[in-house]
Amino acid sequence: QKITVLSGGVGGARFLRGLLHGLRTGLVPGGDATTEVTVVANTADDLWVHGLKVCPDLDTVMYTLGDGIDLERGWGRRDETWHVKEELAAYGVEPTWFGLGDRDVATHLVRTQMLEAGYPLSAVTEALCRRWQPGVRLLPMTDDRVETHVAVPDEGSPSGQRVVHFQEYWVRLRAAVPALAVVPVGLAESAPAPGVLEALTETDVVVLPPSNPVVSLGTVLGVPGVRDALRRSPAPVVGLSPVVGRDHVHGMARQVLTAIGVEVSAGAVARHHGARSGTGTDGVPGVLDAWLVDTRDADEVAGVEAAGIAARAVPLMMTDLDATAAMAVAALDLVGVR
Ligand code: GDP
Ligand code: FO1
Ligand code: CA
Repeated sequence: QKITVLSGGVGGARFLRGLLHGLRTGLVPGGDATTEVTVVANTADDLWVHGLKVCPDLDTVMYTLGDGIDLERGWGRRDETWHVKEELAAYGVEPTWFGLGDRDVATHLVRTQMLEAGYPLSAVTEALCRRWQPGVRLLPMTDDRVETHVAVPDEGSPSGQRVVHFQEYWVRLRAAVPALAVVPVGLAESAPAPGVLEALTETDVVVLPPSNPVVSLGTVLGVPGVRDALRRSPAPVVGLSPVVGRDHVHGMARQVLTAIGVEVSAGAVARHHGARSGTGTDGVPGVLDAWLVDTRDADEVAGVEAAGIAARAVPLMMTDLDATAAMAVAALDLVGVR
């Protein structure tokens, strides 16, 4: 059995932990040790900082599934120290707002050296995963440089707004100011990384986990060729709503959904991605066959079905491995994958 999962960082990684737990324990019917899970991860959160290439979503998935993650923070390494960060600050080197842990710096040094030696990001990721053994095939969505930027209000500028890197919006501004626009720089010019399109067409099911529908899954789906691959894939495509009770569970999905004019509701996110037989926001080719909403949002099921997407309300809080595994089971069951 082959399962392909599109992913951002913390939410996607947490879902993947539950899915792998479900496969290992037999909770996921039909799954067993021979089941191959391929992850196509968002790379538009990536940031060049202090001369190093940082890939937050790739690293969050790799560290989480490789058991190196700091579970409290949800990003970066467990047992971390911050001497490099402190020394950089002592030199007055900006940005001081982006925390680079000492152990994490080693990952960025290896990645940057390999990139500068000419290896594509997909080869770098494969090399890093040889150490971490995440138990999945981890693919960047593209080997090309794509970086999400966010327009925020700025009285000081003639246009009344300025654009900041996504990391500055999230880490320095804490998404505390409105996102006026989300700009995935380089996305339209990017190409799927090696293996990505095959992972979408040569698989038994494609899952959109509870990940940010705009800056995580929106960018993965925005890589030219990805939506078309999903529409022609023989595999069913099922998603799990990252919006529960008309708000995100954590992060900044509310802000970025609002920026693109999508209502912050489980049903609106499904219609944003669109039914495979129809279109999503702005008329993009739709990709979904099915969608899970949380039991609190059961009243949204009818609206999702009316959009041509099968829907079901189940508990959608990833409180522990069994709860998350049960979500994975419900998703596969909804599209008849056993
Ligand atoms: P990020 O890249 O680190 O922001 O992580 P992702 O994009 O992969 O996932 C963040 C999204 O997951 C947010 O929109 C959250 O609302 C959602 N999320 C986090 N925890 C849960 C959960 O337990 N259940 C559901 N349904 N969504 C969740
Ligand atoms: N998130 C923070 O809130 N503060 C940080 O200083 C920070 C540093 C950081 C360094 C490496 C990395 O891989 C992730 C880091 N993150 C930090 C999390 C990051 O902003 C998020 O994981 C995603 O980009 C949000 O989708
Ligand atoms: Ca992310």
